Amino acid sequence: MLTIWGRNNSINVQKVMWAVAELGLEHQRHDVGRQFGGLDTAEFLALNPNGLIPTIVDDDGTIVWESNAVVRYLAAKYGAGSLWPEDAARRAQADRWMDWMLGAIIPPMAPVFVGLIRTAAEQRDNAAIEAGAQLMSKNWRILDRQLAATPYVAGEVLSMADIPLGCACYRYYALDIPHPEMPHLLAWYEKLKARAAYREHVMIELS
Ligand SMILES: N[C@@H](CCC(=O)N[C@@H](CS)C(=O)NCC(=O)O)C(=O)O
Repeated sequence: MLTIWGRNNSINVQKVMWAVAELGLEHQRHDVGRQFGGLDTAEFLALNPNGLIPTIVDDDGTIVWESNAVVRYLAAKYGAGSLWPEDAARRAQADRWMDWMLGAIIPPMAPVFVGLIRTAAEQRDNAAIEAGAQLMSKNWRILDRQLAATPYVAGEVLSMADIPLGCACYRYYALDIPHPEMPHLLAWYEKLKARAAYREHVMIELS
């Protein structure tokens, strides 16, 4: 059976759990990381030398870490024609947006998320929070323009590309920051919210 290591409130674990649910895969998940600990044991470091979550072990013993790589692996192995676009050009479109998420959305989101969710009000770096929020919105606008052309990130149907960005989009709208009007992003977000797997694994309280 597929085993997933990682607490469920990690955005990177949420990507994996949402993909697992969309694909209907039998699995077990173990809570490790933050308050659960368990990332610095010899056993865990043998699975992932970075001591980070998510880390998965498939039933044939394949170990994968790096959340987007895990989503790609699961999509390729279990989601041909659904999460995994079989056409090379469409797959490249999905890939580029997955990589773009890591470079354009995560860096500005980190100070906003940590500042507003994990830092006491009196200790917040408000300038860093504001700068991060502004850059995040500027970058979401780029995706908003893509979503004006296609209903999902990489075309007409949900694919692996929607997963990392969909996880980040929930956080963006859940954070108490200004949200400039982006109708196409919002319409896509509404479509994600209609999916049971997204609601169950992604739309949980930020912590
Ligand atoms: N680039 C990695 C980042 C992994 C990462 O930083 N994971 C965080 C959780 S989101 C972690 O393991 N933090 C330590 C902890 O939870 O204790 C990925 O996408 O998987």
